[in-house]
Amino acid sequence: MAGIRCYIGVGSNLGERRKNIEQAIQKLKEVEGIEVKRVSLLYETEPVGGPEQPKYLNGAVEIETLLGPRELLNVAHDIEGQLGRKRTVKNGPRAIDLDILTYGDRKICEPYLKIPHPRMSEREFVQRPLRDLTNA
Ligand code: PH2
Ligand code: MG
Ligand code: MG
Repeated sequence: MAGIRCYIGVGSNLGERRKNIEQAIQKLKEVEGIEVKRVSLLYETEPVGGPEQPKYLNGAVEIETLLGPRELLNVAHDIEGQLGRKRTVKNGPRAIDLDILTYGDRKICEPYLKIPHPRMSEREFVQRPLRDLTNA
């Protein structure tokens, strides 16, 4: 596949966190036009922002994709919905979160799609797993 390399941040702090993340990655693998290349370790992290909430498990996934960025966003939202994500409070607890961190070297700034993810560089819970994949 000569697709675009992307990094996706994954997180969960409700229910069976590891299982939720593993299922999300399995679903990514099943999407036509997405190849999952590498998965980071999963790290337990203190919640940043939002209301008082349980600790997260966070990781990152490297994929190659033939999908466009908006199609990829739809896939991410779809998988979140399938795994029982309910959209409530901003930065609140969730069974699964899939965030597109980068999409090749594209920059996108739309109301519902900002790439690179605007807060990724200052968030250790994003950077730690990314370092597993980029050896930076
Ligand atoms: N996600 C948020 C808000 N706060 N904190 C941690 N530790 N991990 C997350 O994934 C996270 C968060 C909103 O997406
Ligand atoms: Mg997020
Ligand atoms: Mg999100």
